[in-house]
Amino acid sequence: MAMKIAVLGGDGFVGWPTSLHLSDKGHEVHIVDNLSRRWIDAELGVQSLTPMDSIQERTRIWKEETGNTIRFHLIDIAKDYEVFKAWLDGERPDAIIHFAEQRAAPYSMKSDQHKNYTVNNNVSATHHLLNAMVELDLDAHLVHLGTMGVYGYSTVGAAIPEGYLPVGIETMSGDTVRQEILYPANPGSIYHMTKCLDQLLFQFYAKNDALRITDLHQGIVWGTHTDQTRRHAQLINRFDYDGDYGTVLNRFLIQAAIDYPLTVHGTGGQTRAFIHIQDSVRCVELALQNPPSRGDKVKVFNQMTETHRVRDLAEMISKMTGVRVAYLPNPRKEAAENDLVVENKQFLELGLNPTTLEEGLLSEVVDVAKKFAYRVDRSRVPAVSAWTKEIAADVERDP
Ligand code: NAD
Ligand code: USQ
Repeated sequence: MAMKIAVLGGDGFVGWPTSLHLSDKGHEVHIVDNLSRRWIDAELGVQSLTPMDSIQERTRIWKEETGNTIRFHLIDIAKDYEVFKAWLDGERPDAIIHFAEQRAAPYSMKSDQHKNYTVNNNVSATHHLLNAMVELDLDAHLVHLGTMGVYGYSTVGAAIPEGYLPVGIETMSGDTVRQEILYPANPGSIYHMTKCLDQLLFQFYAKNDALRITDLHQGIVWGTHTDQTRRHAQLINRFDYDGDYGTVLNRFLIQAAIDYPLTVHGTGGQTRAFIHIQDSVRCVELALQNPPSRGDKVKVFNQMTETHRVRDLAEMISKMTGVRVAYLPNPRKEAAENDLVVENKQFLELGLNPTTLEEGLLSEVVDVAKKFAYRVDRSRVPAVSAWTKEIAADVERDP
């Protein structure tokens, strides 16, 4: 059934292809974005590897290509509560997808100002949305893009479940009471911490006001194209490669394309969860099709398809392209080595057919990277945001 869908943060890396995909499926899509990422690019002196047009131009091309209209609304949902509430009241969407947060861990750790900005922006954005939905009696299905990082990344003998952990609590009389709790939050950066705070906001509003909420705990997204962004050169997706916003696999692919030694942090023993952008978009659609009912607890999906160790990814890309691997001092405070096993059966049962690294898509991304390599500023490749002052001093001593 066609829905009216608000995509908050629809100008971003995951939001844009999601908006195109949903518009392609016949939904009425409204993008709400304050374009803060474009301002942050300017602040950092970086730009997307791929040449991105303005959001107005992108939606114009989409209309030309498909006849479908995607509307754009310039609203800061963290700062302009009344404007956002009035907009929601005017449109009353059936579903709201919430991507509109500052999402880079290194950016969130750059300075005290960046920590403040990330907490204020992310927590206010999420709370304004929930608060306005209650105030307006808006029974839309809210789908939020969360992160695997809310769990931390260590598997303690069992796969990380989808959101909830069954626990047995011993009572004073010696009986064991069984209960399900939110999996203990264990964030590794200020950014990841805001997603843990989001989880509590969701839990409260689902319980108190019976809001229908799905939280997608997503792994690291890689790739750039989806079926819709391929349709026209000007529909191309954002691709971040810089030391703050570039995520590890996409960074390694662009580094290989410009023959820049692959920047492995520490031993590269960190294991992380990954998902291709095409699957990410598909998962959001599956989540939209399977909303919780009013009064249900928050529905949580682990949105990832495979796990990899950082050094294995580097070695694989090194073999594929001939680029050297550089083992660098780690600017982050994180476990040097970890195992990670994650449950993701809900999306598989709903029909997700995962795109894996083995399917040759890596070389496709290298091709994109090679095509636009002339746009890379090599001085923006190193990750210089350190997690503590002590680490910053160490990294400076050993550049
Ligand atoms: P992105 O930075 O490319 O996009 C986020 C968008 O939100 C930007 O267009 C930005 O301008 C907008 N935005 C931020 N604050 C806003 C505000 N206050 N009001 C209105 N708009 C605002 O990020 P992305 O990579 O597309 O990630 C989208 C979501 O998915 C994020 O919430 C992120 O935490 C989550 N996620 C991303 C990844 C990944 O690898 N990229 C992995 C897991 C989860
Ligand atoms: N890493 C390197 N070299 C690099 C960049 C990163 O070794 O050049 C390492 C990091 O130290 C870390 C791992 O790779 O151990 C992942 O780093 P990342 O920047 O790819 O991912 P992360 O900071 O966790 O953040 C990204 C997105 C974030 C999302 C998260 C999902 O930016 O929005 O929430 O992935 S997850 O990692 O599952 O929590």
